[in-house]
Amino acid sequence: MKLLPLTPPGQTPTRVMTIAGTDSGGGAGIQADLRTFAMLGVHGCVAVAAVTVQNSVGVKGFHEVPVDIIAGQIQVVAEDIGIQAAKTGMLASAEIIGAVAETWRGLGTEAPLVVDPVCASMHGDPLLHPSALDSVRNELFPIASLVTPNLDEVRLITGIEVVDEATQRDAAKALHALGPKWALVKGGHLRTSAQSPDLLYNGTDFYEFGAERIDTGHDHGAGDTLAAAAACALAHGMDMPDAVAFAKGWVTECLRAAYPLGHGHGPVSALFRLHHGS
Ligand code: PXL
Repeated sequence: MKLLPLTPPGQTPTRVMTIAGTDSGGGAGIQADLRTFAMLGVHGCVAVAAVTVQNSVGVKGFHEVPVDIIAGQIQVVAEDIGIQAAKTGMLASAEIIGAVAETWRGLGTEAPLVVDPVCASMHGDPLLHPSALDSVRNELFPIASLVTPNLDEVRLITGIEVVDEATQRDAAKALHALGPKWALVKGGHLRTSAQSPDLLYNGTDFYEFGAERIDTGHDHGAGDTLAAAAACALAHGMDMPDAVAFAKGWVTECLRAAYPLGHGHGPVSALFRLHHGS
């Protein structure tokens, strides 16, 4: 696949921030984001919002970082290092979402923000208090350039059960109506065809993205990786449909390279790039 332009050694690369939760097992969350950032030649900055206690089998618990510390991480990095894009992942609570949204708005930046509205782990362990869904809709979505919910998150956020192409379109419209510039409804869990088409919508036009379906038991961190790659592509100035196409291609290669880890689900692997020599 065609990758992003690399900055020559010794020169400051493009900077992208992840505002999300850590995964002690190293599969998803901030760890997945940083792997993708690094493998795409981007300098990754971090605002840790929550710390999960987790392995390949599940999430045993999490600790929320105090909101002033989360806001502070975003603020000091933005004013000194500068970021060309950011993505959000696990934000855990309404209070944290409120602080992130307020801090982001306060930066007055034009940098694109990719919002992956993480609600639960692949094992169904909650990563967001149910009471925070209103904040996702009313505070986070309006500042997003792109939102990337999976089908469970679509149902929680819009109430729409996506079962076919028509309901996927309805969901894209309902998500877009909440305020993001673009909404992506991932078709990954829609098993109506061999493909897993994702649908992108900007209030006017629909764009469809098919990709080879990779059936692997090891897809921990796939959603995080897609959103992280999209943020990197946007940081490089790609337009949204191209950035989503790029991210989809990237996560497909990461799925192809996914590996077993522990006794549960292994992670998708951005490390495939090390074997490409590109
Ligand atoms: O893949 C979603 C996700 C995001 N962030 C953290 C996670 C998970 C899934 O387990 O643990 C920290």
